[in-house]
Amino acid sequence: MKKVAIVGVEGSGKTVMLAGLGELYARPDENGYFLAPKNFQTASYVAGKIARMRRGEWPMATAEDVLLGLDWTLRRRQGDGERPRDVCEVSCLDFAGEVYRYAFVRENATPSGLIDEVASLKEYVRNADDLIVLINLRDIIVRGEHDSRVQEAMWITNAILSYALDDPYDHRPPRAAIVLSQSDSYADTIRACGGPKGVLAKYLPYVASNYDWLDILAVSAVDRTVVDDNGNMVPAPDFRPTPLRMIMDWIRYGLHESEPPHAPQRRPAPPDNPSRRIPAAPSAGLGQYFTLRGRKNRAQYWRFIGFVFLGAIASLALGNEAGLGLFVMAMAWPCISNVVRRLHDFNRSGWWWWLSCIQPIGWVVPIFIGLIRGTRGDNDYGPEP
Ligand SMILES: Nc1nc2c(ncn2[C@@H]2O[C@H](COP(=O)(O)OP(=O)(O)OP(=O)(O)O)[C@@H](O)[C@H]2O)c(=O)[nH]1
Ligand SMILES: [Mg+2]
Repeated sequence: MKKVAIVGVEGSGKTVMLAGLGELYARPDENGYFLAPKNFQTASYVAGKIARMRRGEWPMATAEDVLLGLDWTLRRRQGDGERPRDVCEVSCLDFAGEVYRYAFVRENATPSGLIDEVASLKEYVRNADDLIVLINLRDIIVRGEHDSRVQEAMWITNAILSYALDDPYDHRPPRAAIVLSQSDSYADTIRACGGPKGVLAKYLPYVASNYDWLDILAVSAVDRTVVDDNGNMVPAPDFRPTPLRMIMDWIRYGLHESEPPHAPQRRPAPPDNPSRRIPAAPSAGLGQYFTLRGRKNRAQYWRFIGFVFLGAIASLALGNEAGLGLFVMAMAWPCISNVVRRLHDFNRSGWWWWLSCIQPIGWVVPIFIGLIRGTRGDNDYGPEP
């Protein structure tokens, strides 16, 4: 199950973003993607927060003892009358920003009532496949880096990234992005700094120095705001969370679905930080029969075996032994590729192929692996074929 973690310090925009994503993807986008809530809690969380925003109020700060699990299945509609395909699971936790303070700055001072929350938060960050770290632009631009609250936010952000990315020995580091929220209010500053990366370099210098090789995005959760009676910028009653498409594009890009139009160019991960990115699927040309990368589902696997079988029969029928010999030699490597890619389809290493060489039982292996169902959605070897 792919886990997308959306994290950030107090007031960084987590609740608004999670509710906005749930609302925006309640219906399929133009590529057919939508988020199906897996439980009532997720559906009612989104509905409640969005109803409040439609009344022109931002959500309340999440209470300290709240640890809300939100679970969706990202699905894609195929065509009329066809069942949607599961793409991955998106599971998020909405934690209060306060819990981050204890987890990453003052762990020794954690109140006994929050010990479980702190442990869950750290596990959540550590186990994420995709990690989105939010930073509220208002905090860093209006208050400035010398403000103590911003100093703390910078420290926590750096600590989260370091915890998730810098110690790859006991876990696989996630794909990660730094997302600057509330970009609607600070579009001019972002432009003046030459883009989100420039903002990070100017306002959070040491986070930028360590982590500006990650994707840095600036997003707003709403497409329209108005100024309320108290002079605060609030969501317009008819707002849509459309700018959050950028976040879904980023998540999808990690699934090797088509490259998103909005995402920045990816930079290669540094060598000491092996990326979780999956090798690209092989091309559709002749090369696909020779490559050992990517996956083959059961139908593709058996189709190829059928083709080899027919080829061998045709060579035999022609009565040309040299022709048959050549055909067998030409097919040896594609047959290995066929088996290796089928193994990949249910997330097993291609090295298991050697089992088929152990006779007298080895001949069962190709039959057996032709029957095993592939992993749903993405796995370590690529997208579902
Ligand atoms: N203008 C604008 N303001 C936003 C946007 N997203 C968040 N905000 C502001 O940021 C505040 C905090 O957002 P939340 O989603 O509650 O932040 P949080 O990370 O859940 O905060 P805690 O629950 O306290 O940890 C909101 O009350 C808004 O004032 C946005 O897209 N545009
Ligand atoms: Mg919150």
